[in-house]
Amino acid sequence: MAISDHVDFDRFLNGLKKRNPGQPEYIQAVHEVAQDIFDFIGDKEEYHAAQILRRIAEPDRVISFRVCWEDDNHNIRVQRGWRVQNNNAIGPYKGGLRFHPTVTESVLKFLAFEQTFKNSLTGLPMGGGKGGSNFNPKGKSDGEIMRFCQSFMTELYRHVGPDVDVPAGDIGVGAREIGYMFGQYKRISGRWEGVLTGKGREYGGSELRPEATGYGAVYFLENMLKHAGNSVDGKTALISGSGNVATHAAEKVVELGGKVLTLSDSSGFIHDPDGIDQNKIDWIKDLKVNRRGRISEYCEEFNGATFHEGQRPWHVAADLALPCATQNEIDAAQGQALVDNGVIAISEGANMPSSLDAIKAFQDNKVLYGPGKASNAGGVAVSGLEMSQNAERRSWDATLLGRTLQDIMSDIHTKCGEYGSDQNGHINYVKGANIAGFKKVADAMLAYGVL
Ligand code: NDP
Ligand code: 2IT
Repeated sequence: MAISDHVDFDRFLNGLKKRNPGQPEYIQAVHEVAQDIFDFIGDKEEYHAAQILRRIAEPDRVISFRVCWEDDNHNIRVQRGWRVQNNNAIGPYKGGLRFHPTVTESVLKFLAFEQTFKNSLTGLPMGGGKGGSNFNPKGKSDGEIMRFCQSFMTELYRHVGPDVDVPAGDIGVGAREIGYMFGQYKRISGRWEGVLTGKGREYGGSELRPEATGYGAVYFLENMLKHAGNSVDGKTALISGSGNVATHAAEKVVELGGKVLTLSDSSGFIHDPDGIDQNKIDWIKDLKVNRRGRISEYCEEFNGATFHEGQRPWHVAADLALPCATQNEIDAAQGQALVDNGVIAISEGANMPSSLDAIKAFQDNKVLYGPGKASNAGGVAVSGLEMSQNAERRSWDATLLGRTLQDIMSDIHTKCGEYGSDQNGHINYVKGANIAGFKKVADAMLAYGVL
């Protein structure tokens, strides 16, 4: 195909929309990546001839299944489960499982697509996948969670394996759920093998995996600030969410000398002008993980804090922002509010938390902006290291893992600079991450011929 015959971006996008009706999150994620890839492959005939972009925007397969379980009142409940195996060009499918009522095929396809580029950026041999269910874990007893997880794995087990597809946690899936699913896999298959990551330390889980995503997002933030001659020390920070990623991001911001002003959950956000210090973070972890409470309870415990029901924290003035809850939690107006209030840097702990309009506001105003596929890759990176530890039947110590996590985040920052720098040294992290993530996967696909 001559270069002049290449499909243009609009035709590509229209085709994508036609093939994926009713899947706005998936279209949004592909749209964001394809813009940069089009520029990159413009004069590179081999990618066009092999239709690499068209192939990378079609998941290898989408598996969907029924998950039936019995609640504590003996009602039979039916949920839908999925595993999206997006691309395994550079390693076994790898990515989390999300249990949340907002889970749809579109959400999981966007997450699996993003995961493919993120995993490539880590430098480890992992392809991209994602799965989950529209099951709502809120308010369920431990017994109900266990029965659901066992039923989910009873179907999922035939599609996964340590060299095939290795799921992990995400929203609504933490250590408890991973334990129930790993136990069920072991029972059905008769094999003790590293089929899931994020396991408990007693049975093959890695040191630092729970902390890795949040810590990694702050290391990435510190790398961006350092490149611009700045640091986290002495800065104020807005964080959304109060789960695994948010609480560990908060912990690392505090350790590096920053002051965390906000956290949130799906009911609203808390604002503590005195700063959310380590003691308060420990209290929140206990509230969320052990007592399964709501973030609003923070204000009953700590004087001076306020709860803002149904709102997000982005209108509070601060230097730094770390969205760590969910997708599209920063819309155009909220993105503009961050810019107007003088935010210096944004590092995404969540996947695709910023809308395309918000990203444009950050980029037009030269805010340092780390997209999730680069900034939150620390979690899956330590998952990759958990796979290595399981394969060699050894456990590495926390110091080695901590150093490796910092090195991986710094390497990702360097890769973004390699493909995203302009003449003045300003880094467009979206472009850098998209191109660096794409290139490794695309070159592996070229090597395999037409598959
Ligand atoms: P958790 O389940 O531990 O916490 C999720 C947090 O986000 C909770 O505070 C939850 O509030 C809030 N939240 C979830 N959905 C919504 C929503 N629709 N609107 C508002 N708030 C919401 O999940 P994680 O911390 O693991 O995940 C957070 C984000 O980080 C996700 O985008 C995930 O994909 C991403 N991520 C996670 C990684 C990991 O290793 N865990 C790795 C890389 C990215 P509530 O309690 O009210 O539901
Ligand atoms: O979005 C993500 O990178 C995760 N939820 C973690 C995936 C993993 O396999 O550790």
